[in-house]
Amino acid sequence: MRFLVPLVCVALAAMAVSSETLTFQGQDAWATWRVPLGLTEVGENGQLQLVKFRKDINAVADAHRFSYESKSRGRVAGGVWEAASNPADADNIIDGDLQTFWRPDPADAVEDWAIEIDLGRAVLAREIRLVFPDDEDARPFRQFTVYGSTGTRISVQDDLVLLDPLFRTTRPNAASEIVIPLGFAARDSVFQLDEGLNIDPVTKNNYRVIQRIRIEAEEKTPSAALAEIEVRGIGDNISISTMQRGRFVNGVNSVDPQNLFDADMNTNNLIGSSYGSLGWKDGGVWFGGDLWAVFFVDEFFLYSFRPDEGLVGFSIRGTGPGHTVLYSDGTHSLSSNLPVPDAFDYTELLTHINPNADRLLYIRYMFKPRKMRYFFWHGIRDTGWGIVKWAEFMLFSPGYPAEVVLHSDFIDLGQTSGDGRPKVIKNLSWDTELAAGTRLQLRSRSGNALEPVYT
Ligand SMILES: [Ca+2]
Ligand SMILES: [Ca+2]
Repeated sequence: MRFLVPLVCVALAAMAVSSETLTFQGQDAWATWRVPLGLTEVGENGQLQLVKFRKDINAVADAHRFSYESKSRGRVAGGVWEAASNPADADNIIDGDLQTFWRPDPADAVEDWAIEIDLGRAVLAREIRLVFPDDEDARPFRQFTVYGSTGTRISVQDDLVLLDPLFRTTRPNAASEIVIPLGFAARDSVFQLDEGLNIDPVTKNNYRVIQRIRIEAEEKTPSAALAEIEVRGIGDNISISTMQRGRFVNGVNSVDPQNLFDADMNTNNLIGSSYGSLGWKDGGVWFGGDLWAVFFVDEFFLYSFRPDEGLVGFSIRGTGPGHTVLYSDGTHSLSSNLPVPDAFDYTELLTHINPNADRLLYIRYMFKPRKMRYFFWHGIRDTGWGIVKWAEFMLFSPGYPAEVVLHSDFIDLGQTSGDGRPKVIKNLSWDTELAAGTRLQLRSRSGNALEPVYT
């Protein structure tokens, strides 16, 4: 799964004049290759390596890597959203250092003893952890409330979000660590699609979508300070960047599926019914997506809006009458029988009949890892949808991508060597570190034509 390519060498013979070597190593050299967005990185020694998708992440630590278009501030990255008091030290609560802290100004009113962070994207999280310093100069907050928001705006014009209370002290706090488990109050369910999954029955229902977290002091106490806030997420969401990396196709009654793959709670898809009983295919209740690389996927999470949530309107119909999800690792077949441009061999992952009957909105499907490049969703029928709006379709993976394909730019060896003359390639070589069971395949195509021809 993991591969490291410190260098790829092309040894050349200039028609017996002199031999030269073209080497790809380092950030600049690899930048000339076409790579799927977000799946590779260049390491300290100039090696190209795959990005690992993690489970159980601290979603605060990498919040600065995610950004979105806000209403009032333009494009913003994750980080501190607001500190009403002592903003100069606010970043100390997200720097990963338990020795640094934010302390509100004692001269400010208690209403200003508040701080709010933004994870930069919607995160499926299982708990929030607050760490307070506890020494002569800095003490834990004594009475406070912690609020959370999915990040769904409730105003067309500005960045107003609904903040739900997640935790409230009932007596003066003296603890230097507070762990707040997260969960939906209702309408959530976990489905295990395979036997033998190693899932903790106690914590499996601890999940909730969160983007903004706000802490407000209820009373001013001497030296009150907060050292760090952590948000433990289920994992890195591989859906993010699919829009930039891959592509989508959809039927006429299931539009904007790409909005399910952006970790943005302010974009949604739209599913409706067709007029007659055409079936899902002719009725257009389907969409497909290409993730642009093969991933090991072992979970997906569906977030369906409830009526009147954010700005989606009142007359929406939850999760719908039921759906089927199929996937493919990209193995070709003669015909997929699916309304997609290329024929691949698809396998059914699940069929969920009538989640609306159980009033489900927040569904976590867990399964043994499947190799997925293409997925395909369709309704079980083309009627009974009303208006369905979903926010997110998050995918999680237990590690490195299963397969990533990179393309070099067109390489003119005559130009590279500076003499403009044709070259004969003696050999290609590479230096890799491969995990057991993985392989690296290098393909080249050469010729003496002047134009690149992609076939
Ligand atoms: Ca800190
Ligand atoms: Ca979205």
